Amino acid sequence: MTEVYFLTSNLGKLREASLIAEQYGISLRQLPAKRIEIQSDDLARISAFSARVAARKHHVPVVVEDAGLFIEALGGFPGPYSSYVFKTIGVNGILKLMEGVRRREAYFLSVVAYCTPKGRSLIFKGRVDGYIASEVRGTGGFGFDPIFIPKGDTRTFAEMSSREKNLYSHRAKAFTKFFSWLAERRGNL
Ligand code: ITT
Repeated sequence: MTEVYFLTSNLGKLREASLIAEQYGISLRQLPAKRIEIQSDDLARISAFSARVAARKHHVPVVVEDAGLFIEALGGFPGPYSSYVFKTIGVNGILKLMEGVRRREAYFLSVVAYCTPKGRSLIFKGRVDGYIASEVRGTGGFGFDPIFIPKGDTRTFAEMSSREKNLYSHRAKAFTKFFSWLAERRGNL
């Protein structure tokens, strides 16, 4: 079985990506290591750097994923700074910034970076368009899920199961591209 190590501290991400890995017969394991992270406006640069450092250090193929929430009315904020914004003002802070704002379009972007110990690296991206809800709804998922409604549904991501979220999500799209690429090259990396 093809094995890939996912360098993440976020168990929600691991759960969602593992559901997709199963469909391709790939074993996705958490790499419980410290992540070296650079600062940049570019999610691809951030994830690729971390994947390269970890693959060299641990001598295994490593995948890293960086995601962000981009709100149109706020000029794309918080985008690459989503993690910091989530930890500081959180979902309620975002709702406050959006008070009285009629244009509520937003999207999540996911960038998956894969790197082998020999230094071969690739990037896969996924995006889901939707809206910022007017209040916090649901208890599932993680992060900004309680305030994000994907286009084509009326529920927030936090009101869905991981499988339902995967039918829409940025992460599911990026990991589906990655796992189908990997499955085609099985044993030939
Ligand atoms: P890593 O260990 O994998 O880096 P992280 O939680 O720091 O985990 P990111 O930097 O990729 O992940 O995420 C940036 C922020 O965006 C963070 O606060 C997440 O909670 C949030 N986020 C990412 N994906 C999300 C999703 O699918 N739904 C809701 N919020 C999400």
